[in-house]
Amino acid sequence: MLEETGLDKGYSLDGIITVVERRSFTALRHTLPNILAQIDTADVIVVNKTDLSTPEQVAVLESELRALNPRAEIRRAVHGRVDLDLFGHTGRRGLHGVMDMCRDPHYSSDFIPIPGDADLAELRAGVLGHANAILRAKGFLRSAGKTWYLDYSTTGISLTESPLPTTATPGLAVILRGDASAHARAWVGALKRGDAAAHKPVSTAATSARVAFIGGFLGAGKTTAIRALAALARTRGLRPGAITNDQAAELVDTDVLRRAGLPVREVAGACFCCNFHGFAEAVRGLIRDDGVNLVLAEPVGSCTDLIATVLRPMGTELGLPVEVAPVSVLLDPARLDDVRNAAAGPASWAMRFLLEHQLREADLAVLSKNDLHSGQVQQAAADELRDRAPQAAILSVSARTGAGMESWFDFLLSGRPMATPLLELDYDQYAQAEAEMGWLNARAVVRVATPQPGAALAVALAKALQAELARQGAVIGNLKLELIAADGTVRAGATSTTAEPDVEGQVAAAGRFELVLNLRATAGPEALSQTVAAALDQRLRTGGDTAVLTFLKTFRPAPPKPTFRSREAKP
Ligand SMILES: Nc1nc2c(ncn2[C@@H]2O[C@H](COP(=O)(O)OP(=O)(O)O)[C@@H](O)[C@H]2O)c(=O)[nH]1
Ligand SMILES: [Mg+2]
Repeated sequence: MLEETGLDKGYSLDGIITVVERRSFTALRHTLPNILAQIDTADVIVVNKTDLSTPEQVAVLESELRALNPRAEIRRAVHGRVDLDLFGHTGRRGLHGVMDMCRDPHYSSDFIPIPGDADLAELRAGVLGHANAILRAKGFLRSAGKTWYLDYSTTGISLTESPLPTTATPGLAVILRGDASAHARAWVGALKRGDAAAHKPVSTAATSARVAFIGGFLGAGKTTAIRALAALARTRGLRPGAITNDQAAELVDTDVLRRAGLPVREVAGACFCCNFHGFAEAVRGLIRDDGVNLVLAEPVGSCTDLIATVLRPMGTELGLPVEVAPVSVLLDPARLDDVRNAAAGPASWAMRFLLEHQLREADLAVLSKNDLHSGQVQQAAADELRDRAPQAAILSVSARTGAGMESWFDFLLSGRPMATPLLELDYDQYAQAEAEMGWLNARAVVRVATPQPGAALAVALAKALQAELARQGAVIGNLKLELIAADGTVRAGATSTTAEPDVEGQVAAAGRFELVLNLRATAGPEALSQTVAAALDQRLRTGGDTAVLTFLKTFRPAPPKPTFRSREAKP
């Protein structure tokens, strides 16, 4: 650049300082090669905003940076404050082969001059309403005789009173993502034309939304993660909503998310791909009626081929401006042996087939429940993922403790890598694999003669079901039940016959409960019904205790017949 502009006649390049911020680095490193090039060419790397991260997070980031560029000196800073000796640095390095990356097609930038009085509240709402499309917005603005500095990034939005620097023009500099919707681009265009309507907030009805698929096998932790991701979304000024999906109605998941205060739509009766129109209507409803601008969609745990059957058709069939976030696929490290196929038999074959294909579609492979697994197990699982999902970024998280969740969330706000290929999938085998598990959804009213604490009863019922399934030699995909009493709800779940059931929530001792049960296991529909009857009977046979079924549906999933299936090589 110095040579191109002739500046090399009067100046020489002494050293390159790269400033890094943890959140955007984590979010963008896999999609924006520039970032890695910036690290690679640096003589000094300043890790800024360290006050927003824990010391452990900063240390992890530093070790990553060190691995990318072992030669650079790394400094920590808050608000960009660094010692001036930084600028006395000599140790010039070359700039070979990286400058052409500076023009990145995944992003575009624009400056919107706003010379007159800006309506700050509406401008702020406008930026947040398009938060999905905007990577960064900043600028000085005039309002009511004062000047303000607006700053929006992945860390959030701030508006502070600030003097106008003599060199600054009032207005907003905006970096848009390459996948920004036409609506977001039109908003920028209207602002540039000084169109007052463009300042109007989009707070009641969202006009553009980001759709994030949180996939993975039965019981991997998708619903729990969606709840945690939604909580993070709210702290960042987004309005999250969820779509649950199942082959039958009466879902514990829908209830769990509604109780967390999320707008939820349920696509029941078929997976997203086989009921694409139901899925599309759920997305439209969340955006139109609930003002949602981040849709967290949970596909059925035995589902795969999402890119061809759901993501691609969304681009043409939805009729709404949406941006698709990187696809997340969760893997519980407890299923590591299933991926590796340590065991034989049709159930293991089916599980491995589905797990393998799901992972091949991941932009981000997420190892879940890291609070339950040793570092060694997590490492082994990460190694396995590198083989099974070489295209994916890998992250280890716990929705329960919050570990890794912010990095995941940041990743969801970044652009989708274009590299993930369409899945090669034999639909006959796929149908066979899905049908290996039977499904049972039930609802019952449980009455106990002596009032019992909800948690104890939930665990006892879960254990009775586990024992009954173990006796039949069945493998559990996911077992979850909910006991709803007058003063609250408890849930118990298990993803194998041997694990101690996981319990959540509390209710005081009660004599009447509503039971909602979702069970997926390698047994036929008839056997599953009998299992439930036997478990309830065994648990409740003492005098006066009863369970009356009010809803029961059991079946094996029918062969998948997607509404659409794109086979085009291009997105
Ligand atoms: N210890 C722990 N348990 C989790 C975590 N995430 C989910 N679970 C439990 O794993 C089971 C399955 O989780 P769920 O979110 O329903 O999985 P899904 O079927 O993939 O939606 C439930 O019993 C959850 O409470 C986690 O981060 N840590
Ligand atoms: Mg779920």
